Amino acid sequence: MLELWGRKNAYNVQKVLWVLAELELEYVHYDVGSTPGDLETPEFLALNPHARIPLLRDDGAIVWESNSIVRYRGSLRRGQAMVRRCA
Ligand SMILES: N[C@@H](CCC(=O)N[C@@H](CS)C(=O)NCC(=O)O)C(=O)O
Repeated sequence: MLELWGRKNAYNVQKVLWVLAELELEYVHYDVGSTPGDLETPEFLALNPHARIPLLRDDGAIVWESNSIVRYRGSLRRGQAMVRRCA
C-alpha cells in the first residue's frame, strides 16, 4: 500500500501529488502539517526524524524529501521510467 503524509497546500507535497496522479497510483493520504506540533509526534518522528513533509511509505520503504520521492516513484512505473538518470 502507498501512503502519503503532508498537507496538500505545501508546494513540496504538491510535487508528489502531481507525480502520483500522473502515474495513476492509488494511495492513502494523511493530511498532516497543518496543525502546530503534528509533525513532532513520536509516531511521525519515527517515520521522519526531520519532521518534514512530504513523506511516502511504499509497503516497507519509507522515503522523505520531495525530489527523492519523485525520483523513487518515477523510476518504478511498470519497468518504464518516468524519470531517467541524468547523464
Ligand atoms: N527539501 C525538502 C523540504 C521539506 C519541507 O521543508 N517541507 C515543508 C513543507 S513544503 C515542511 O515540512 N514544513 C513544516 C510544516 O509544514 O509544518 C523537500 O523537498 O521535501
